[in-house]
Amino acid sequence: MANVVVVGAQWGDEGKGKIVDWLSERADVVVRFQGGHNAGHTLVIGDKVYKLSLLPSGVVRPGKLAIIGNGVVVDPWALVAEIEKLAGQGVAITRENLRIAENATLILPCHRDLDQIREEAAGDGKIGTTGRGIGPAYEDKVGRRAIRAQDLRNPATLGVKVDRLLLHHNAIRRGLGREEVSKDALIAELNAIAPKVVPYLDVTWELLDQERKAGRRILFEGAQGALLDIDHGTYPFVTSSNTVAAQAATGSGTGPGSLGFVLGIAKAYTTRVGAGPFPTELNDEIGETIGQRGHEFGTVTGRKRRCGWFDAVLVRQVAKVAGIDGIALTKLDVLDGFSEIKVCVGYRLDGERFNRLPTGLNAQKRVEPIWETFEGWSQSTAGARRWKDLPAQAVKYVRHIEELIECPVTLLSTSPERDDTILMK
Ligand code: 2SA
Ligand code: MG
Repeated sequence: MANVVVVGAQWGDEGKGKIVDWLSERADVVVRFQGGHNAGHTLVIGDKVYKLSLLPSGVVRPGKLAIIGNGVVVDPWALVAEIEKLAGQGVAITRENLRIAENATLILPCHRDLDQIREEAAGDGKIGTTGRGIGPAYEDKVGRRAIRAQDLRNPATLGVKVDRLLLHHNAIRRGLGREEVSKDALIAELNAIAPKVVPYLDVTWELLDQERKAGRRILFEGAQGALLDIDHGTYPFVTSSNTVAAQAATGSGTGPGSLGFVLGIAKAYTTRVGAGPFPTELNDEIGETIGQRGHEFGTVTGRKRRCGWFDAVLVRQVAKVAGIDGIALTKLDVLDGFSEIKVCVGYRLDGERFNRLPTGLNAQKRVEPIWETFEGWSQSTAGARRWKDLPAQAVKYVRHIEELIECPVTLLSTSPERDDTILMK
């Protein structure tokens, strides 16, 4: 197996965690390259359920090296809490199995404040963020005033950096009539958490280079989905990082040539958590049923996810912009028992047909799906482990999706359980 990049091909929550866990059996290193603890990856292994936010999904497997790359925004307190929670579940995290890029950006309490203040003030314009400070942390990174993981090592230089950061944040806070952040208090907090984070820090680009040269297989684990990409997603209803496969190189410090196969993960239907356009959304009983059967609630925030039919237009577009070589289709079993299943194959807007999502937000909100209707299947596909165990109609559905999205379906996942996965090619 070559190196593999796993990215979400919809709006996140496609089941990346399970697929990454399944693939990590065949990998040596698992790397996260964007996002932060806004991600929520659920792993079901035997009778244990692990909910990961910041840590790469490989950490639950013994003998794998997990890397948090430079493209990730790291909340040190959330990191420590997640490590401690896993320890409570019997998974030991040490420098042996976790390294964090020294040049990763830190999420601080003032980022979370700003994220939440903005969302509260936005009224109907709310993005529906996870409130974890992701956007403001990336803003400070690009604004060249961020505190980085490396800075936790150097209390002596922290003062100057905190000054630069607070010049910006306290100006905003004064403007909003909020209490200013105290420099001394922030430095004290950072110095208190540092000893729990510093042991994991490393020059991860160099480490990756060594691993690559030693012929070890690397799995790049994306978070969120391509439609939440800051450039290619449904802007401004997106997250603040690039979520497409190319970011795996930038966000971990390697070249595009190291990436190998790009596996996009898509659900057999569509969900979205947070606000923004969603052409195939079902605000009816069918949407409710899909949500209940699929347990569609946010892993991190518990928010109810919006549900709709599969949108082949979007996944086809994503396959191209994200550079997807094959799709892992997940949660097919949620569609078991529907007499009819619909798929969106195009959009209509003001009498015109679109085979892609229009770029403007207003047009994205107004497009009407052009449907193709499939006969459903009554047998269960849940837990199927062989292609030939699937009902004929389900096979037909998957094959037709492949054609519509112009991309092969290489894996099929039929339950959250690790082994309920069918390798198609
Ligand atoms: P943010 O917090 O700035 O990244 O939010 C911006 C948008 O990105 C969406 N977003 C997500 N969408 C799906 N899943 C995500 N992770 C968690 C999960 C979410 C949860 O796996 O369930 O628990 O609610 C995720 N993270 C960010 C977000 O909804 C905004 O639309
Ligand atoms: Mg998720």
